[in-house]
Parts: sequence; C-alpha cells; structure tokens
Amino acid sequence: MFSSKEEFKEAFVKNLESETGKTKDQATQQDAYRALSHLVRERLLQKWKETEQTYQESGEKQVYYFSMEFLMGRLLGNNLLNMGVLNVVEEGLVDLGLTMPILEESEADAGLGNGGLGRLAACFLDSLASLGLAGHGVGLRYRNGMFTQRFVDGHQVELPDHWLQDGYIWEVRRDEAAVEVQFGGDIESYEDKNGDLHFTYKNSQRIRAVPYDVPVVGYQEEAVNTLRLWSAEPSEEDLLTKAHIEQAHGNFIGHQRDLEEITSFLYPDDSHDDGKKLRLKQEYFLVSAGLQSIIAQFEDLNLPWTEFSKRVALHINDTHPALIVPELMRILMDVKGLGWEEAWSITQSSISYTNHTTLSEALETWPVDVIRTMVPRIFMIIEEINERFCQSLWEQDPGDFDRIAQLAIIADGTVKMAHLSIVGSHSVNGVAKLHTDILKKREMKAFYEAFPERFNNKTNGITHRRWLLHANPSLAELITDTLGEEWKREPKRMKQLLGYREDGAFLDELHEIKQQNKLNLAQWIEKDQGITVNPDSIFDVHIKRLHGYKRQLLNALHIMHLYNELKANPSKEMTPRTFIFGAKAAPGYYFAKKVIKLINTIAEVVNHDPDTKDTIKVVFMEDYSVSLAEKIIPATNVSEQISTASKEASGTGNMKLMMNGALTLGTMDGANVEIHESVGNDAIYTFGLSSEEVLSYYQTGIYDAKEMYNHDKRIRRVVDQLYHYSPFSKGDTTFHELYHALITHNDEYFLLKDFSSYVAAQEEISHDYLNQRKWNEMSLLNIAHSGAFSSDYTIQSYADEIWKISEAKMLNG
Ligand code: 26R
Repeated sequence: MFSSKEEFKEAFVKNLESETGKTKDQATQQDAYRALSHLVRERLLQKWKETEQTYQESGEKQVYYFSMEFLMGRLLGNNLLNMGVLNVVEEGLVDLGLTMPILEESEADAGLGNGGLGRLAACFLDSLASLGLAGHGVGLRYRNGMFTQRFVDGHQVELPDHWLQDGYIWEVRRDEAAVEVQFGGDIESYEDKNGDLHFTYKNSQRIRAVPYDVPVVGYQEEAVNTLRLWSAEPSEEDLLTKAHIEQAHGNFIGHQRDLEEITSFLYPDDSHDDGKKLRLKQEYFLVSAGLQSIIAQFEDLNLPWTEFSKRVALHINDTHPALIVPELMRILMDVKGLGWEEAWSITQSSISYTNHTTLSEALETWPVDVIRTMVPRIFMIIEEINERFCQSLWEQDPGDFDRIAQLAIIADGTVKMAHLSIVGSHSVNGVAKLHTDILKKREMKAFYEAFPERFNNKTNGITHRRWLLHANPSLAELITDTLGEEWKREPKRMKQLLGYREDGAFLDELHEIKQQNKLNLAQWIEKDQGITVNPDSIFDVHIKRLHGYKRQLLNALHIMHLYNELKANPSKEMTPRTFIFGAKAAPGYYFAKKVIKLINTIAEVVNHDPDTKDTIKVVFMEDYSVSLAEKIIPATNVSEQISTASKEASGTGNMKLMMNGALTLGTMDGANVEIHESVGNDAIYTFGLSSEEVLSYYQTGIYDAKEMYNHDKRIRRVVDQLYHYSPFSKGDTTFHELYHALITHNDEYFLLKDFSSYVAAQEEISHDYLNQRKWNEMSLLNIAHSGAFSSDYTIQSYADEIWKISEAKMLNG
C-alpha cells in the first residue's frame, strides 16, 4: 500500500486536501480520520474484489455465520494492522503533527451487539479472514446500536446510539443484491402436475431488504471477507399499492415507519427473553434475506441441489436465527420445488448451531399464535417438522410419552427455539468444556442421548490481533523482540516466553509496560471522570454486562467491607487498590440498575473519605464498549471473573485480560476452568462453590442465606448497610431491593456463601502484589499460556470439525 512513510504522507495529504478543500493545517481530526479511512478503503476494495472472485470461480465452500449481533468496535486501526501498514502510517502521522490514537477516537464504535455473543462473532470474523477461510457474517444493520450509557446522580440513563450519523466509511450499499421478505398474509396452495402440493402467499406485506457490505480484512490481507448487514426499507411496489389507500387514511408515513422499524434498533437485553414481536420480525428478516441471497449465489454455480451442503455451511449464533431451519425448507420446497425428504436432508446437513447460555430466562420461546400470524407458512413447516420428529421418537421408543413431551419443538402453546435448532442441524456445540458438559449431562440430556454424535465442544477464543497487537502494542513488541515474528501467526508459540520466568531483566520490562499502560489509563480516567487514581495501586477490573449471576454485587460488598475495616482502623496496612468497573444494565433490569447506583454511591463515599481515599478508589467508567475495553484491559492487574459457578457459559473477557498479563480472580466457571488448567494453580486465584455444588444446592434447596448472615459479622455489617442507616444508604430505601435479593429471596447467586472465600482470595492478592517479582512472574505465565486462547484455534476446529472447510487458494498470489 505505502512502501514508505514518505509515500504515505504524500498520498494522505493529497487526499485530505482534495476531500475537504482545506489545507492540512485547517483540517480537523475528524477530517484527518476520514481522509485516512478513505485511503485505506480504496486499497481494500481491490483485494476484496479479488477474494470474491476467487471464491466464486473456485466454487469453494462458503460459511455463513448468522448472528443477530456483531460487536465490531472500531475498524481503522485493525484494518491498518492487518494490512501491515500500521507502523508506517503511525510514523507518517507523527511527522504531520497527528497521532493514530487521537485519529481513531473520531470513529464511532460499531456497537451492534450486547456483549459476549456479539463480540465473539466479531473475533470469529477476524480469525476466518486471517486464516484465509471463506467465512462471512450475516447480520442486521441497526440504525441504533447498543445504547450510550450516562450516569445521572449515579443512575444509569440510556441515550440512543446514532453511530451512522456522520456516515459509515466501511460499508458499501449493494442495491443490486436487494431481496424481498414477506410477512403475514394468507397461504394459497395449488397442486402441480405430479399431484404435489405447493404453497404461496397472498396479501402478504413485502419488505425490501437491502444489504450493506463491510469488508473484513484478514491478517496480512490473507483474504478480505464480507460482513453483510441487512437493512429494511419499504419496497416500491408496496409503497405504490398502499400509498393511495393509506394516504386517504392519513397513515402513510406511519406505514412506512413500521416497515423501516425492523432494523431501527438493537434489543439491548441479553438477560430476559421478553417476547417482543418486533424482535421475532428482526429474526425472520435476517434469516430470510440472508438465505435468499446465499441461495441466489449458489444457483449461479449451476449445480444440483444435492451439492448445496458441500458448497454452503450455515451457522447460527445461538437460537436467534433458528427460523433459518423452516425458511430453508420453505425456499427449497415452495420456491425450488423440492420434496420434503430431499429438502430436509439438505437443511440438516448445512445447518449447525452454537448454544451460549443455560440460563432458563434467556432461552427463546415464541407463542404459536405470534409465529402463525407473522409468518404463516413458516409456522406450518415448524408444525410438520415437529410432527415428523415426534413420530420418529415414537418409533424409537413407543409409549415413552414423557420423552416426547420433553423433546417436542412445540409445547404449551410455544415454539422452543433451542429444540428447533437441535433438530434442524447436524452439530450442536457449547462454548467451553464445562458448559458443554452441563449441556450434555443436564440441560440437553435427553437430546444428547437421542443424538450423541451431534454434540461437541468448541471453547471460545479471542483475536490476539485486536486484543494484543493492537490494544497493547508495547507488550506485542516485547514479545516480537524476544521471540521473533512467528508468534503472530502461531500464537501458541507465546509459550516460549516461559523460558524467561526467571529472567529479572525481562520481568522488569514486563512491569514497565504494565506501569505505562496504567499511567495511560489513569490519565484517561482523570480526563473522563475527574478522578485521580494511584498508578502504583492494584488495578482491579470488573468489566462485562451487569447481571445478577456475574456478581458485580459481590465485588461491591467486598469494597464496602474494606471500607469498614479501614474506618475501624485507619492505620490498617492495606495494599492500595483501584476498583474499576465497566458495565451496562439492560434498561428494564431493575436489580442491575440498582447495583450500578450502589457502586456509584460507594465510589462517592470511599473516594472522598480522608480515611480511605488514599487506599481505595472506585471508578465506574461510563459507557463501556469495545473501544473502552481496549484502553482498560492492557492496564489491568486483577481480572474479576466471579460468576456463580455453572452460570457463565464461557466468558471471553477472562481470556483478553489474561493475554494482557492480568491475574484471574475467578470461580471455577466457564473457560476459567481451562485458564486454571493451563496456567496451573500458582498463577490464578480461584475461590467459591464449584458448579457441582451450586447445581446440587439448586436441586436440594437447602441453602440458607440467613445462616451466612447470622454467622459472619462482616457479612451482617455490609448487608445491614444496604438496609439501615449507613454512609451508603444515607437512611433512604434505595438499596432495599438489594437487601431483599440477598436475604428475603435467599441469595439466588450465592454471594453470601462465597463471600468469605472471596475476601480470603483478595487478601492473598494484596499480599502477593507486594512481592513484585513474584507478581510479574505470574503475569508472564498468564501471557505465555494465553496464545492457546486465540480464536484462530477455535475457528480452525469449527472449520475442521463442523464446517469441513479448508484454506482457500487465492487466485492472485
Ligand atoms: C433472547 C435474548 C433475551 C438474549 C439472550 C441472551 C439475547 C442475547 C443473549 C446473550 C447470550 C446468549 C450471551 O451473550 N451469552 C454469552 O456468550 C458468550 C460467547 O459465547 C459467552 O462467553 C458468555 O459466557 C455468555 O454469557
């Protein structure tokens, strides 16, 4: 692209001046961002076309990753990195009096996701392209992504996220690839000459689906794949036919708004299935538009339908796109004229499904009536899939009604999306060893017994390109100086760093890098929040969605406990700490919002009390996002992964923090178990109930939170401070719900049960941190073992074991 700094500077300045009509000294940061991005984009388009051509001409099998969420974050820095020109550009910008980090701030995050599931999809796209695999994302182009979070008097307030306001440089609208998606109406059937029944829609509402493609650049431009985001628009035909009718009723604009509403916003809830019809509309819209365009591309190859599953793999990210099963059946039968058996075999052999949660309140079910009214033909097909499935169960085991009732896709007037996904696909995977075991042994036991060969584990991963090379360039550079370049393509080689465990000079360098990152974050916190933090204190970080099971409240209770200890004895020896939080609560999740208010209140108290402010600081960073995570993670010492065991399917923040040298303080949950296994007992702090213990407490119902409260006066003190007069409650009732959750409702997530072992682990950390040599060695151990958690390995096993694809041979080089 630019072989030299000078070449870059020339191209950049030329672009800047011609685009803005300003001289380079008049241009703003935003101008500079746009000029640079356009330059990058132009260069990308060429490679993108080449990749597309290669795939088309080779007939290579294509993977389509269907997801309601893609939490991409910013793209400029990552694209430059993957194109191998980040360094040249950075140096050139400095010559011009600009800097990369400042320019990057001009880019809005593409926040098209809630949390773990959406960010995983983004890491997977990066790995697919970097491994040269033909894998693409299929999602929705929400005009409002994840809401912007503000704190008003310590309470969360949600503002709309207008991320497209200044235009989005990385997307290309593809009008020529638009399709129509149909909702509602009646079904008409007709018999063909062979006497087979066929179905079409009458009086349905037709919505135009327009794709916007975003290039996904692989490392060293291995491939440039596509993230295709669909946008809903009124179709011209629909507007013309409805216009005169509805205009007469004065509701034409309303009608148009209804149609566009489908892709107007991302549902900001990842904790409760609230059954909103618009969400189901979004799900069907995604699946129908996505499939139609995939099928059109397959048909260009002029191959028989029996080839479909050899050329196309369809993956669904949780059950949200589960309607892909009946939609593929519909297209194959009603539009392409295939019979049921043939269509079913194609459907099952092309679709695979990942489960991301066992929380029952997050499992999707839709009332039969809602589906029937919204997509009548789809409902008919689901009914038939269900009937045939139940029939086959009966044949396997006649008379076992219980089993059929348990496994049925339709039950109690609802469609169970997980059941539809399992029945309609050839592979079902969990996202960490423990999670997959729980699926097999408990949550999906009966399905596992019926189809054992379908179940498999794929432990999550993270892209080391964004989370190490880009987020923490100085650490990456130290690794490269030490090991050479190869680890970037083969991150497991980071294990060779173990050879430096006892190398004092190396450990000092690690320490220096961490200190510098902490200073940078401290500056950001000062500027952003006006809070001064001590860079020599332990940076203790809890960043993830706010949820009962993730137990931010346990962390908060521990801080209250430390406060109480210091107040009782102001000269008590305590290693200084900075507790950093980042978390959004679903707007309707009352409890979660109370926890935010509590943490902000604790911050207010401890940050200003002369007895505590030099020892503990609490910072709740506003509007946690991918780009904020990139600033926090490299500066972290302690990574809080403290979910109630069995509840966190995997976690991926745990991996990002480990990779940046943080020590995990965690329960034996999700991928923490595998992190523990890889770093060994001495470089991780584990505590609390095991998943077996938690699950058996739920089964027996013998847990008594009141007992914990009565027998541990530290617990009694902090819990009472929520209810009675205290520096935190100030005598009002704001935190009574939190008290009730712990005491009246018997502490569903075992905070009080795990309190004492959590405090003990925290004390151990405070003690160990004083021995910097030991701490740095443990940090090194974490970095060294983190390469195995690169999503490149995760994606390689999806490719080998589920999708059956291998690296594409590029035509041009
Ligand atoms: C149905 C709707 C309310 C909904 C429920 C749950 C929407 C979104 C979700 C998000 C869930 C499925 C999620 O994000 N799960 C997370 O997936 C990550 C990636 O696999 C895991 O690391 C993480 O442990 C898990 O909670």
